[in-house]
Amino acid sequence: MRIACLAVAAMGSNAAAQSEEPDAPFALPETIQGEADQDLEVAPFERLDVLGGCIYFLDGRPKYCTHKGIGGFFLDKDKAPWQAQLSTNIPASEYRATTLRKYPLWELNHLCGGSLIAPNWILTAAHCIKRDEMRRYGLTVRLGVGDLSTPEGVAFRIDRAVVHQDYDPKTKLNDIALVRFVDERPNKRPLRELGIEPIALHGSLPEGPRLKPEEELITMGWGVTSVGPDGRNSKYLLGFQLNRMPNEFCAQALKAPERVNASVICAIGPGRDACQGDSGGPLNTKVYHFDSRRVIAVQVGIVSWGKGCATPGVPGVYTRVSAHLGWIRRAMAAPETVTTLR
Ligand code: 4AZ
Repeated sequence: MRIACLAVAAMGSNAAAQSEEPDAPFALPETIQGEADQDLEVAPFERLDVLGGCIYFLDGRPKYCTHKGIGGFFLDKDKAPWQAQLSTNIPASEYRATTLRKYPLWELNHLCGGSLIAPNWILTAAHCIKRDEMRRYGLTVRLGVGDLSTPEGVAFRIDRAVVHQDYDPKTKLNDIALVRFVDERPNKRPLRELGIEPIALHGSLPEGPRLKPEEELITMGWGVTSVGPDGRNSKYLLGFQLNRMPNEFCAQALKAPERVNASVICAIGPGRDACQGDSGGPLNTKVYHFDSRRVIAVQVGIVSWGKGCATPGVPGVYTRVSAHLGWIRRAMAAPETVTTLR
């Protein structure tokens, strides 16, 4: 979990001028809808062996294979219209010359991923919110960007961050936060016209999707593409095709049952994983046929933690969005002064 940083930039005036966008297409309901969050779990198992990067079951079938490397694929920003980047605004002058020779400023200031879930609201991970940097330099959210080394997309100032009050940095439970951005563009061209759209949250739809034990999922971000001191962020948005791993397997594979409860969801892929810098970004179903008119993606998780990245047999852990729908709704409705919420 690398989070860069240093100091200043007043958060500026609390511009009341918000975007004139229509409401998000999917309002959050009071309760989880239908069977949306009832995952289909597999039968209990007795033993789990990790061999050659694969987890084997008693019947000898290999499942959940991983290999070294963090292989992703280039993801066109048009295929991820909800994808957000969180960064700090530390000026180049605050970094050492040697650091600047090695890393470009966009990479030094990159913090995390996030997702647009409602007008002006970005869902991310609690561990992405660094209050000190926020106070000193301000945080920025960028939408509609594929290549971080270019100025493409639109950048907004973040004026508020609400972090889950029960976020536990040790276990990473309740690793969820919402940030609100201010649209100060002189011409408030609807974000939709710029190819930016919110994503629907799992559990908020009238029905489904009900996640299969090995549901095909996809996560995305600009995180590092290798583990270790030479790991560098990807300038291009990368996608990682994964499969859900039921929580009971996940708890065993991570040897951390106390950290894998019903408020998280796990995913694993052969040689694919989210890594440092992908945190806060979404874990989505591939596509979900909402009705005959729309095929949409549904966000089921938030990139949270792992043991290394793409470590053989080791899944990544994601905050389970459907377990926090009430929190998300309350956070967006909370008074301006609220910075943590239970
Ligand atoms: C991190 O450091 C991190 N393999 C996030 C996700 C994963 C690993 C590390 C998942 O923020």
